[in-house]
Amino acid sequence: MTVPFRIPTTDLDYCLEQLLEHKPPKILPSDTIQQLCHTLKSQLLAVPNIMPLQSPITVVGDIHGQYHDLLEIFQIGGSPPNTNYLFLGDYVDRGYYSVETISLLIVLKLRYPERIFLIRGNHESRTITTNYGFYSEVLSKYNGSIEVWSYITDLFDYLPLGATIDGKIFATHGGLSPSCQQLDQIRTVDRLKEVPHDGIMADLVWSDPDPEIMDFKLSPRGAGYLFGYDVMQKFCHDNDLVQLIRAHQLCNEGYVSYWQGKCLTVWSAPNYCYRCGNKASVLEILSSNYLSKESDSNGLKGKVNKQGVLPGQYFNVFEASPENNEDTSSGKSVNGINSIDNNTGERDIFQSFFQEKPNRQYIDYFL
Ligand SMILES: [Mn+2]
Repeated sequence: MTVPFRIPTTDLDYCLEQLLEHKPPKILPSDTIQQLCHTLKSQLLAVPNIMPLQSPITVVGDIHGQYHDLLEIFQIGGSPPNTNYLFLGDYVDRGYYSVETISLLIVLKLRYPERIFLIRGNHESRTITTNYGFYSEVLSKYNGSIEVWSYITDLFDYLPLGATIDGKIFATHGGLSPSCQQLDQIRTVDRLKEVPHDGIMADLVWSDPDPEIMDFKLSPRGAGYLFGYDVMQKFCHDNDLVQLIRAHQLCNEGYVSYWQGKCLTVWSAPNYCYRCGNKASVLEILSSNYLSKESDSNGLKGKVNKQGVLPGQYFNVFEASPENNEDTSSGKSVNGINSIDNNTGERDIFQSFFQEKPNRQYIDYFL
């Protein structure tokens, strides 16, 4: 029998100290990152595509390199290992601290493997990170070397695609897929690869719920699908689930509840990209002692509270950290949302989007 290699706890604690006890945080050396990624990959090989998890657990949505807001989450939600955390992906890109954010999550996962769980988002990909910030951040923080980017994006291939909580809740980054009626179909996907453009794996990280439609429709994002209540209802019924919890869409109030709590979006990057002015949240699941058979169609009505969550659940809403505000006023550009396109000199479409839609209703169609 082979014994999986483990990094000594003292070494992991030293990494945590580098990241947590310096301001600004110290980045870890390239060969340390290599060792951390190598070890975590070997451990993730044994982890199924859908992790069976239990409450109590706190679910975290997109972070997008907003390191100081991640620390804020540990302030309001409890710091590891005192609170169990399930992170729903999109750790990198957009914000200025993707390197520190993913480094901290990797070290925490290795230090507290039964307390911290990480799944894959659409940004945990070589293609997306090349275009939306992580790649260039590594280049500038590691003196022109992309080694750290390749160690970490290789690790992304090993991340699981979802989790169940108490067997009754399904959690994934984006949403459902027309190619997948049963959770078992996800369990048999070969996930150890770059996120493909289509198929179950792509749809899980790219799709979004849409209360305006029925069935599935192609997503305006260019990957994944929009799915309606009928799809959600059937998927829950067929898989004996009560709820889908996902991230992937910016929410002004930090969260959105669809369909009497049957689907929740949790968004954990406050003042997204240092300019959206939105709140953020984490979803605390204390228990899930409800029966799925009773919760079909109208069964959940009257059971959801004013946040639109099920009994035993609570959205802990928070605002941007003081450091986020410092970065906001420093006026640096954010990847993909620069005000002037360097190549054409034309105004970036994102910039005009903010001006045309001051209520930010459709911002969620950002990648
Ligand atoms: Mn996403």
